[in-house]
Amino acid sequence: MVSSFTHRLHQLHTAQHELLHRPNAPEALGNGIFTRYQHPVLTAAHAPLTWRYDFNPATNPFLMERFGVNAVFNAGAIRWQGRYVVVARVEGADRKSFFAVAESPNGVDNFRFWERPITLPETDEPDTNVYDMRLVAHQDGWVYGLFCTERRDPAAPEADQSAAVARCGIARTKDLAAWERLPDLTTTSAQQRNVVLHPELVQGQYAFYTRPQDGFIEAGAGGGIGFGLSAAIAPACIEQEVIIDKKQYHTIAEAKNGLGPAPLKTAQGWLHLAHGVRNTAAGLRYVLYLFLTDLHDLTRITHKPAGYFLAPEGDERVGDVSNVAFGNGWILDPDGRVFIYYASADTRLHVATSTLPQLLDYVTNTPPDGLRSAASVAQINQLIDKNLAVPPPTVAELVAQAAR
Ligand code: M1P
Repeated sequence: MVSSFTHRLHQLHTAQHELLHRPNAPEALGNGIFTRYQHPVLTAAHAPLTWRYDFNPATNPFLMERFGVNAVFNAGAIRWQGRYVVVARVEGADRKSFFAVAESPNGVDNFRFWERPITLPETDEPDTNVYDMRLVAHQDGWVYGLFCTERRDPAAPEADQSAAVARCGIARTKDLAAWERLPDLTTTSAQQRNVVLHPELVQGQYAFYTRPQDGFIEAGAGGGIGFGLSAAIAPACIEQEVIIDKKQYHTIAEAKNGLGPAPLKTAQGWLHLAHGVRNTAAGLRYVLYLFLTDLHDLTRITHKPAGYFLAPEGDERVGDVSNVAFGNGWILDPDGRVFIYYASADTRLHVATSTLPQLLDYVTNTPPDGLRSAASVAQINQLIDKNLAVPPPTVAELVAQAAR
């Protein structure tokens, strides 16, 4: 007779096998800018069973979980030896996040975690929590991972057990398996999150996109996506930051914003993916937006469409931190396809696909934010006038064309 241990073991393996092999179909129609997919690409249930269970019936007779995984989200991404590779933020039931590599043959499904999570070396000041790695294959030959390192605020009174200090941790690798930890970035700001390394040297220096902030949650006076240079990477020190994309009243980035992954170099400029945050009666709402900066002057935004590019939709809206879309990884294929890895509600990781021509068309032809209701109506009227001047083909004409 099959023991309940063996039966449960079989069920666990079968359920995970099905999940890991599940095809992920594109969703129909969409908005023409990108394609969403039916399923998330990574969830807590994708975490290997060997991370969670003790398979020895003598020490775990009930075959119960010994390490709970709460969520898998906010992943950096890179094309690596022909595979689509993400370094995901894995959050345990104990609320600590750590990093783990997962790879897929096609970028949209069949993601598998590597055997072990990343063992990230610590500095002399141990991290309490690390999260949101941005991966960049730098011109200097290293792959860098920049992430948030969080520690309890040493100045906080004993009664306050939530005050924290966020800084930018830096690690580098040649194989994504062994990581060398470098000193944390220093800047003039009290705290930093969402720091991204530019893939090329600028004036012979390392260039960083930053997000200076006064407090752990509030961006405060420093709010906006900043830019600064450091002569060295170890240690990296930015003495002067300029804000290149500030938070702004009654926009999607009214409360704060932050860069996502390292920008993509295109003939028309550097293409950026970022998140914007506004406050609502239901709490903070995080959405993603795109903008383009000048190829040579990285601090000059040349195009920035109004509003969001991607917002949490349907099931994506609900999770540990509801109403959040967050993206810190994307991959540009040589054929121009772009895989955008975004997380929903600080819970799970999704992919949206597009192409560089589509994203550039979107970013250069979508009108900027007029910052007033009347300006939005004027934009719609311009579009209507255009359509009236050259009426679009009727459905019947399109069907006839397609049949030819
Ligand atoms: O909970 C939403 C996001 O909050 C933070 O982002 P930001 O610094 O822009 O507020 C981060 O903790 C991020 O991981 C999280 O997804």
